[in-house]
Order: sequence, then C-alpha cells, then structure tokens
Amino acid sequence: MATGILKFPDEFIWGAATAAYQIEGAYADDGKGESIWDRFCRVPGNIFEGHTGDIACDHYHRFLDDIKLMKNLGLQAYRFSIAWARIFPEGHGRLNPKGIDFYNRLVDALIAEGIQPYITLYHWDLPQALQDKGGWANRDTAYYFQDYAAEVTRQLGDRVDHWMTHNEPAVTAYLGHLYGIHAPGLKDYKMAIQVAHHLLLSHGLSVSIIRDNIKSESKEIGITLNLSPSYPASDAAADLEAANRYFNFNHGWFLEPLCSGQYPASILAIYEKYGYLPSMQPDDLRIIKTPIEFIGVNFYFRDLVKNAPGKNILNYDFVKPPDAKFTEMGWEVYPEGLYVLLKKLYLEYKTPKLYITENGAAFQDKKSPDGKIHDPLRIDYLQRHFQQAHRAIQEGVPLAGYFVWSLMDNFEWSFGFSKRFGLIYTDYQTLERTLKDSASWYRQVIEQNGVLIG
Ligand code: IFM
Repeated sequence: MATGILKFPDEFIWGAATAAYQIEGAYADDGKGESIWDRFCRVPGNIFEGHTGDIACDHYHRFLDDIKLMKNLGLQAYRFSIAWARIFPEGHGRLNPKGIDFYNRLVDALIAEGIQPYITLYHWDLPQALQDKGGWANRDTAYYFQDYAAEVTRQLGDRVDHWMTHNEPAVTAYLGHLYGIHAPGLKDYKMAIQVAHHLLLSHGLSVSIIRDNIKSESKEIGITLNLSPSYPASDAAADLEAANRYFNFNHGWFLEPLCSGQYPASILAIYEKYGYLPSMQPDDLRIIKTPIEFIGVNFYFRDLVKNAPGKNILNYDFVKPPDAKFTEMGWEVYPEGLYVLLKKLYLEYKTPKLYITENGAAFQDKKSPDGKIHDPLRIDYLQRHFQQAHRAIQEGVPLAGYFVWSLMDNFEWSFGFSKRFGLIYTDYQTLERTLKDSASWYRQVIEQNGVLIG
C-alpha cells in the first residue's frame, strides 16, 4: 500500500450517475411520450419556482460533449437511466425507434471512450398513459415493465452488461403515493404499499428476461435501493424499537423480499391491523426473490429516530442531531453511517455484491471571479465517505464500485434546479458546463485508485 493512500481493489469501478428526467430535457422530441414527471411539474406549487425538466441540462442534444467531460474526469463507468416514454410513448405496444436510437448512440459513444454503461431501467418517469390506467397501483404495470425491460435489453444487451431494474422503489412508493411530493402526487397509504409490491414484482418478473438478453459472461443484474442506517435517538428501549420499525418500513420492506422472499413480520402485523396489506398472488414473493448479482446502495445520510406515539401508524419521528453538519438538502453529513450500513447489509441481509450507485452532496456552489467552482465541502464529503467504504471493504464487504451523484448539476425533483449535486457545474442560462474542483480531485482518486488517509 502506497504511503498515505487507502488503495481500493484493482477491479474496483469508479463512476458517476445521473437519471433521464434530471438531465436529458428534450421532453417531447423524436416521438417521446409524456411521463408522470412531465405532467407533475406542470401543476403549480409542485416544484420550486415552477421549474420543469423540459430542457434540464439538454443532455439529449449534448451527450457527446458530456461524454468528453466524463473522459476528462477519467470515469470508468457511467450510470444513467432510460426514459421509458421514449421507448414506448404509451408505455406499451407501439415502439418508438427514435427513442431506442438515442440510447444506442449514447451507449456506443460511451463504449468508444472506454466508459462502461450501467443502466437503470426505471428512475421514476412512468409514461403518463400508464398512470392513466392506474400506474404502479395496477398490477398490469408490472407486466408492462417486464415487456419494456425485455425490449430495451434486447436492443442494448449485446453491449451493456450492467443493469438495474429500479432506482429507489421506496421513493416511488412513498414520496409518490404516500406523501404526494413526487409524481404522481398521491397520498394514500394502502396504495403506496400496493405500489411497493408491484414495483418489486416488476423487478422479479424482469430479472431472468434481462439475463437471457445479455450475452456477456460478465453480466450483472441488480436493483438500486435508497438506504440509510437508523440510529436510536437515545439508549431507551422504546427509541431503539422505533429506529428498527422505521428501518423495516423504509428499507426492510424492500430488502427482505429481495433477499429472503418475505416482508418484515413486524410491519406486516401493523399493516394487517390497518387493512394495508398488499394484495398479492401466491408466487409473487418467490418471483421477487429471483437471484440477482448485486444490490445498488444510494447513501446520503443516517436517520436518527425516536419513539413518537401517535405521530404516525408506526409511532416514530426523526430527531435533528445536535452539533452536526448538514448539506444544502438539510441532510446530516455522517460518513460512518455508510460503513455501518454496508456491514449491516452484508452481515444481516446476506446481500450479494454491492455497489454504491449514488453518494454525493448538494452545496452552495458559485462561480468564483477566477471562473472556477471551488467546492471544498464536497471534496471533504466524498473523501470521508470513500474512506468509510474502504473500511467496509477491508472488513470483507463485497463492494465492487462507487458512483458519485451526480455527474453534473441537474433537476433535483421538487427542488427544481435549486440544489447542486454535480461534479460538473451547469449554468442553467447558457447550459455551459464547468468542472468543479471536486471533479479534478475525483480524477486523481480514480487515477490512483485510492483516497488519502485522514
Ligand atoms: O437526485 C436524486 C436521485 O434522483 C435519486 N437519489 C437521490 C438523489 C438526490 O436527492
């Protein structure tokens, strides 16, 4: 080991991530259908200052330049998502060849530069036509997703080895259907639990089809979850139980079916009482548990949880940690939580191989008079998280790669363009891109396959 540097395994993959709606723009170009985010953003009050992803970073038209920037950064891999409504404008049935063509060109250009594509099939932008039929609350959507996954992997599977079915199904289910702050903007607990089930089912239904469509020996199929460890707010047993309840609601509800083919018993008991149990068919849990090669972990913060009778049906609430540092999202900076989480996944859930498919932070980035973007807070944030990832690897966690969120500043959902997560600064007036200091720093990490100690 070189002095002062924590070296990662030779085969470790360094990348950056984005998602279609957040960067592509071109919301109605070349036959693309409307998605639930196109619709949701048009409702006044849903998004900060009425922003939309209509243009976003205009990556749809600028992807070749963006790939040059990725090359400049030294990225080994790039995680992006496919806009379902570009492929099937009505969600199923009629195929849009121009949509496929865009992703063919993107994949070819990445491979030409030696950057491995890691593709997410669903990062929240359901075709509106399927929402009109009930969206993810309708079991048919799981089968439409299966057809969509089959078509995309049939078209791109000869060149792309790494696939994720979903990004953060918990966010789709809860933010979209329970809290109503993401598309489609619904607030219905029972529906949210049904949606979660159909998302998981759609994942399980697609895994073997994707696997059959990919020819390479090194193919890997997985799913990405948003995960954070739950810490009790005090030593009291009631707080510890509340922390566990919250973890099982937000994370166990997805991890357990995927890893062991069952929903967490403690939450099932509560949902039974309220009549919130999802309706399912006898084979569903077996399908959901179809073996996969990896789980993608999107990590941003930990949760500090206290018992709060009556606050919600699970009787928990969050506590703001005193003396902590926060990002612009109001999320606590807590790198050790990444290590704790990775160990938990590996030891308790016996997860397969893991990737960090997202980690990063929004800070107030401004162009300095010297034309540069100095973002020491982001460098510090990433460095400390990389160190914790290294620590987990040293202790046997099979962590195979790390994707920084995000490649470039982009549309941050209900926050519009007000939060900047990028390694690359996006000027939303001119759409000019500028590498931040963190991008140059990340280039060095990748070059030396390691991060400084301390
Ligand atoms: O921007 C999102 C991304 O789409 C999903 N994971 C969290 C990121 C930051 O909020």
